[in-house]
Formats: sequence, structure tokens, C-alpha cells
Amino acid sequence: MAEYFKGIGQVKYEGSTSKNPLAFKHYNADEKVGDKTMKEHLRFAVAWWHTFSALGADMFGDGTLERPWLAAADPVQQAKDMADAAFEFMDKIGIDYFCFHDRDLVAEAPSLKETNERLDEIAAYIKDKMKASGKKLLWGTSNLTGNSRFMHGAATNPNAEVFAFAAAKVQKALSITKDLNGEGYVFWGGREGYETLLNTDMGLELGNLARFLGLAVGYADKIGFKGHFYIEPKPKEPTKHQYDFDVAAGYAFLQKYGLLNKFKFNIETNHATLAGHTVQHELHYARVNGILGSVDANQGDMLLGWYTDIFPTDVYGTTMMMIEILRNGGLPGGLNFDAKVRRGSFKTDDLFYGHIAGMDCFAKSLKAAHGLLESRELDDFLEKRYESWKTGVGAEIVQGKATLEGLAEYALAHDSPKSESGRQELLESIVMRYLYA
Ligand code: XLS
Ligand code: NI
Repeated sequence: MAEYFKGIGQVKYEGSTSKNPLAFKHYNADEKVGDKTMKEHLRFAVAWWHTFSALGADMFGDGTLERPWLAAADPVQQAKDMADAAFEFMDKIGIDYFCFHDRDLVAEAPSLKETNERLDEIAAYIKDKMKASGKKLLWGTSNLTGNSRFMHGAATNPNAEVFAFAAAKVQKALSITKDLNGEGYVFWGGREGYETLLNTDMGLELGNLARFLGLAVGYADKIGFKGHFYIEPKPKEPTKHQYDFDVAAGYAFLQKYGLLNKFKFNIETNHATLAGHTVQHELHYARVNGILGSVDANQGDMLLGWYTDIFPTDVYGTTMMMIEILRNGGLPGGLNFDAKVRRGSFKTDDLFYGHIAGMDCFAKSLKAAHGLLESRELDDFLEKRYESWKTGVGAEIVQGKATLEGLAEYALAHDSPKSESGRQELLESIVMRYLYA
């Protein structure tokens, strides 16, 4: 079997003073942070699409990336070579999980039947490699955006034929995911939305989207798929407006259509930013509502709104994420690097530098967040800030015992309430102490 990443061995932890670009400075897989190892806390995954099948094309230029595993002319051979490269990469970088879309695994054939046969062949090939290496599938999904048949959406297409075609793709992707013991299945609605409301029946489309998800859940039950279902919100891009705009919009949608008990959320940093939120907000909102599932770990560029998906290096931002994840007691899913090297970083070893930077960034943040939460400095502050809700009038309100006239009477009988400082700067300086400890 060909070796694709020649000259690169197992990436090891060498500590924060190491200058070796192919070593971890903070990520030390078996080091314990609290009661779990870093590896158990972080559950990193490699994204098949950005890392192995993409060539770096953008709207202004062709692909630039050197990807020797894509050289074969035969699509199935190409897919097998790509799987070889993927398992070699995961092995050398020390990442246990991967994620894929059906279309990343092998190129589509002229007919659906033939595409499915290709998928079966490559899934069997990957299954053997998983057995041999112990690597695992964090989640699978179906690409319902790329082919031109999906130009007006998949589940929300005005044409029922396209809905049926998309359903066939999800059926196959789900059964492969189950066959590979996938721990989850993601729905990202890239073209489930609209370009203009002038040509859109939004009411019907939303109902159809819910019916589509319901059919998938029903099929999963039939085949005994026990993994988690995730919605991955994104407000726009490629469509002008996507129905799964952010976690709050997705939450309302799932509640309306009675799907809430079946889904959690896969939250992506760059999508949160596009929605005008921080990823901390999205994770926090999901956590307090019990729907935090998994994370697509990347970051946007503050100067660019478009699809940037950079490897995470903003330690402050990832520390805010790790605070949410630790407070959630971990994730049912993991941290999938839905991130890509720049098209100018076209060498295969650039893939290592990107992942090493991202893994170190999260490892450093895990430690900072753990230290901060252990100290209870934030919790003690929060407890004090909200203490008026524990007793007296606050407790009555929380317990639902208050009436509006009773509260009016109470306010009339007491002095005008006094405010306390919110102490934002103090709290930020506490965070900094743990970050740069
Ligand atoms: C695109 C999405 C996609 C999903 C999976 O913006 O992030 O890559 O993660 O379909
Ligand atoms: Ni994503």
C-alpha cells in the first residue's frame, strides 16, 4: 500500500517549549484533566471532505491542492486510495474519529443504483480498515447540496421528485452509517431555504422538511440505528436564507413538529458567526435547553463573511467553548475539524500543521476551562449575582406563587431596588489568569 505522508511519523506530544512543528505542544492524549484523559474529553474527528476529497477550488479559481491519493482514473480505485490516505493520516496524527458525506467517499455514478453499489464497495473497504485500526465514525451524512438537481433544495424542493431522490440518498447514507457503527447522523440543510420569497411556499417547505426528518428517524428505528441525530444550523450560504438559521430557530422548528426528542445540535463555530452569534452563545443556548450534541470545530475570519472554515487558533474563543462543553458534562458527539487549509497551503503536510494547531488550541483551552471551573470563581460570582431568586419575593416568582398585584404591593412597600456592578472586566481578567497560567 502506498505511503502518502512520507517522512512524517507519529505526531507526539513534546510540551510547550518544543519548536518541532510536527509535535503537539499542549495536546497530550493520555494526560488526565479531571477524571478523563484529553483524548476522552475532546474526541477529535477528521472531516473527509475538507481533508481528503476537496481540491481547494473557490469561486475565483481552480483547485490547487496536491492530493496524490486522487490520481487514479477509476472512481472506486480513487476512493480506496483516499481511504488509505485517510487512515494513514488519522493514525499518524492520533485522531480516532472521522466524519463523511456519501459524496466524499466516492464520486457519484450516472445512476443512483450504480452510485449505491460504489458506496457499498467503499464502505466495506473502510469497515475493514476500521477493524484493523480501531478508528471510529463520529457521524455520517448525505450531501444534498452539490449536485445541480438540488439547486432549489432537497427536502424543501418545489418538486416532489427531488424530495424522493434526496430520501433515497439519506436512506443509503444512514444504512452505511449504521453498518460502520456510526455514533451519529447529521442534517445540514445547505439549500433548505430560499433565494427569494417571491417563488417560495415557505409553509409547505417547512412541513416537508419536518416530514423528511421524520421519515429518516422512522427508517433509523427500522434498521436499529441507535446513534444520535443532529441538526447543524447555518443561517445562510449557499442559500440567502436557510431554515435551520441558528440553534434557537432549529429548536422552535423541532418543537413545532414534535421532533425534539429525536434530535440534538451539531454546532459549528463559523456558522454561529454567520448568524451574528458567538459560538459560545450557540453552545450555551443548546446546553441550557438540553440539546447540545456535537461540534464542528473551525473558526471564521473576522474580515471575511464567506465560507472560510479556518483551523481554530483563537484560544480565548475555544476556552469559552470548553467551558460550555465541560458544564454540559461533555458532548454526546465530539469535535469534528470541519476546517480546511488555505488553497495556498497546497502541500500534504499542511494538513498536519492545520490539525496540530487545532488540537493544541483545544487542549490548551480544555486545561484553562477545567482550572477555571474547578476554582468555582465564576460559579461563586453567578451564585451571588442571582441570590435574590433563592428566598423571599424571588423564590415566590420562581415557584409560580407570585401575582402581578402582589408584586405591585411588594414594590410599593419597599425602596427602589439598587443595582450591583456586572463586573465584566473583573470576570474577563479571571479568565485571563487561567488562560495564561
Ligand atoms: C457546511 C457544513 C457541512 C456540514 C455537513 O457549511 O458545515 O460541512 O458540516 O454537511
Ligand atoms: Ni459543518
